[in-house]
Amino acid sequence: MAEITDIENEFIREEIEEYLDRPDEIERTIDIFAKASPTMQAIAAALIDGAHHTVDELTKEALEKGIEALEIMDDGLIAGMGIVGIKFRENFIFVPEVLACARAMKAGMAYIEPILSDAGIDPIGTVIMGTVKGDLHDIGKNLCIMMLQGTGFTVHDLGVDTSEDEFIDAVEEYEAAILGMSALLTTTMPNMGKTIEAFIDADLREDVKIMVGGAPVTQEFADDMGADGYGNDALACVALAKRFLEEEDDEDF
Ligand code: B12
Repeated sequence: MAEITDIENEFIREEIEEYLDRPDEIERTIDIFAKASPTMQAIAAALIDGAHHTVDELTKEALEKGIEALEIMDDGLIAGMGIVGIKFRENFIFVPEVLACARAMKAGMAYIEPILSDAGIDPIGTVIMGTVKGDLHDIGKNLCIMMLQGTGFTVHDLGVDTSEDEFIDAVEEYEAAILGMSALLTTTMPNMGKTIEAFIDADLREDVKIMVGGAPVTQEFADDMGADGYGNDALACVALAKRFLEEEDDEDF
């Protein structure tokens, strides 16, 4: 097991000490950063700091030095976003800071995405994501999408105010095995259940795993309306999507 002193970057060490509380998350985060190079740690630190110009420069320089795009994405950008996700979940930072970090992630991903798609790295799965009908909140959904993409999923974003039919059409068109719905209003949460019913009516419910999230949504609500999973943050969203993939593999086997 790695020690916090194995991490060279002082800013990252301080972030872990100051903001992380759960032993499993501390251990996992230390392991991730202890094996990351100083350049990757610097990219992660800049992302956590919301410094998009720095992330832009460091990512470009790292690629010029011949560092692999995947390494930059995993050990720099996603590793940094992991800490951001935890800080946000624990209310150490709020929407404006998360948006700044998201912008920094975007600055780095702007270099990484074309390289990965040119290299023909197969996506690990396809996810349809959208905010339900009547709801215009998309910050959380977009964060989930970014983390899913960073993990290797292809995501088709249906945006906000998405109707049942739009969800169904997208799942069919992209042959997606996973659907994620977001809702931030108590008045629009029931539209998740209506969408699930529409999938049942269209005889497509068995073809797709459905996950739901958004601040007012709970595990109990998700269970009641028949969703396959509920996630309370972007990290949980990625974990759910990965679990669905594994279940799909097991079923195929
Ligand atoms: C920003 C914001 C807005 C912005 C939205 C901008 C945008 N582009 O999204 C604007 C100003 C447009 C807005 C409008 C309104 N808003 Co508003 N808004 C908020 C606010 C402050 C933050 C929401 C947010 O972005 N949170 C940050 C993100 C990152 O968190 P998140 O969305 O929960 O997402 C995380 C998780 O839930 C999870 N997640 C999210 N989706 C998914 C999906 C899946 C599949 C999974 C697994 C996980 C997952 O992962 C995300 C990342 O960690 C909240 C208050 C609050 N603290 O929540 C009110 C809030 C949601 N709004 C509220 C209201 C009332 C409104 C309006 C009706 C106001 C009005 N009178 O016009 C309108 C509604 C417009 C509409 N039809 O949608 C209320 C809702 C109350 C309720 N109980 O229903 C809230 C709670 C404020 C309040 N306390 O009153 N809002």
